[in-house]
Amino acid sequence: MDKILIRGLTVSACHGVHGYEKTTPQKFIFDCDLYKDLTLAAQTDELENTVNYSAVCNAVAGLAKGNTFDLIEKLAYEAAYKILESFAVERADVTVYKPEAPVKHPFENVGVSMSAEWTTCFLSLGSSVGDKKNFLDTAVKKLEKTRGIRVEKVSSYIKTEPYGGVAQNEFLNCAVKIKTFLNPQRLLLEINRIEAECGRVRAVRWDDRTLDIDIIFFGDKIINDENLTVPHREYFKRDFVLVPLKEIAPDFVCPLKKRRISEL
Ligand code: A4P
Ligand code: MG
Repeated sequence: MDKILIRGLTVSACHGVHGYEKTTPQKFIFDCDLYKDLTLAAQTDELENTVNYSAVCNAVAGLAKGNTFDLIEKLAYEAAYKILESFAVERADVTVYKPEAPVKHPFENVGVSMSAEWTTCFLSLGSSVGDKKNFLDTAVKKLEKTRGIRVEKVSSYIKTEPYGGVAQNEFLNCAVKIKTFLNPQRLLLEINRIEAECGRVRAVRWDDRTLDIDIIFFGDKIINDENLTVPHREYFKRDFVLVPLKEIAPDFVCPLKKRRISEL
């Protein structure tokens, strides 16, 4: 993909684990790679079709000067997040150098690189206890308010029969398309937080619940962690997942089945 490059952005700021580093400014140097399709900018020759590198420099310098972090890892990660949040780019790679770091030997430089990128994900939401519509509405609002998540589409809410022989109540289900720059495990943590804030108690698997949020797809990633399986196992056998998903993502290709949602 096309890139906008920033090299050697130099900022005097206070970051480091030592006490004096938090009060005495030293030099931090940033290299940033911003990934974006620049075809339109090249064709139209208009600034509004690209990202203003001067504004990015201001944002990164402002972040570095306005905060005090122990680690340059944190500084690089916050800078990458800031860029993704504030500018229309798909991915940001940020390298931070600390040439005056307290090292007791002659050295040229030390630094770290961090990358963050937007990924399109699909979530399935379900509620079978209490004010079900309100739980789904609240969950969508809480997703929108979560740093690193943007809600792009919400399907209709559909009433479904309980599946699996444990839950007894009728469910209200929907699917949500989000973009996120959180990694899958961080996204799962945020989802678990939102479930808990909506009164979810985990007692019996598949039992009735105020709110359940499952990650159906995380871009084209296939994940088999102990606590996270993506694509969600057996989603394709469940109408309560597929019907709302077909409404908002008929053309999404399942990375496992290699078929479009509309064909499942
Ligand atoms: N986990 C693993 N993979 C994922 C993933 N892709 N997304 C882990 C979210 N969580 C994932 O889930 C159990 C554990 O699965 C979590 O700790 C997480 O680390 P849970 O939400 O605590 O328990 P659960 O929801 O009871 O189990 P499970 O297996 O997620 O069940 P489902 O598939 O969510 O089914 N009938 C209708 N009509 N509508 C429904 O929405 N939902 C269920 C629950 C049953 N019947 C239903 C509906
Ligand atoms: Mg679940």
